[in-house]
Amino acid sequence: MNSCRRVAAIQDISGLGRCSLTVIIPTLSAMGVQVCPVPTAVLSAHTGYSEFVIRDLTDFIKPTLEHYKKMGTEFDCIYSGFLASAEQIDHCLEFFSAYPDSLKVVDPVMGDDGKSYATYTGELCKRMSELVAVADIITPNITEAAILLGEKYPEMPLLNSEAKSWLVRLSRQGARIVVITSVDLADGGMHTIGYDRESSSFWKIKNDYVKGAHYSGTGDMFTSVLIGSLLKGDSLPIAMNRATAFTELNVKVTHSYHKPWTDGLMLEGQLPWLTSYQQLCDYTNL
Ligand code: PXL
Repeated sequence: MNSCRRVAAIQDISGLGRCSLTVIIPTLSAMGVQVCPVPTAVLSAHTGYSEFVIRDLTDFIKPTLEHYKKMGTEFDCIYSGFLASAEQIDHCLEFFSAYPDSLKVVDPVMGDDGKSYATYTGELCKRMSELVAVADIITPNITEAAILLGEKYPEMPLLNSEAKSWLVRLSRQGARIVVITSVDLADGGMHTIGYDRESSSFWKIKNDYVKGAHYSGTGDMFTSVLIGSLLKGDSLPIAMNRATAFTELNVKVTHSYHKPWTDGLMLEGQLPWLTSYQQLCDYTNL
């Protein structure tokens, strides 16, 4: 029996600047989870670089899905992230509906730090709600959560009651589980917050905020560890704890080397932390 869980990751691959597949594959592999990449685009460098060349692979996604259906290939999880065009939303929707029993994870990649990414047109942001509607789990950062809710990016720390309202209102858009990263809580600093509608439970994980330490691929790393952890049987708060702890470790190591944010997180040396799979319990109720 093959006990290795399998994830189809509908994501781009960028040569320079660790993000998307160059983060997702090593991270999930270190956790003992197989990644089947469904590349949406190939880039020489991610879109945060002042220049990059890109080959759009929109027309590659549907034939890939047809092939997998013909082969009877099963996936434990379908995971979508950065998208290169609004049309790719249709193909992600086709993937999700072809695998109704798989865990459907949507990282609604649209922006960070209060700003949208350069390639994220108004149409792409608007259509992201169609993916969010069919997901089981969504993992926006606070910027993306604000875009999805039509809220202003919060300039002040959120009260716990406001944070809960954001989670519940996002969940009403479709996903049973909502996890928001980089949330500054009035209650005491930076947190990852999460909600499971089925059990009506709210969780928070505190993380150190390293001023000025923003790196590409941080969200991709977070969501990958969250998926790996859930697929291996961790509860939601423990999975949030593992994803937050590993991401914080990588941010701090990378910051200590004074690398440009575009390089992404120096994850290569930190992968053994995932392999050792220690038990964690640094969560509290929100
Ligand atoms: O980490 C998100 C991401 C993924 N892929 C590409 C990106 C970005 C963010 O800028 O440019 C190509």
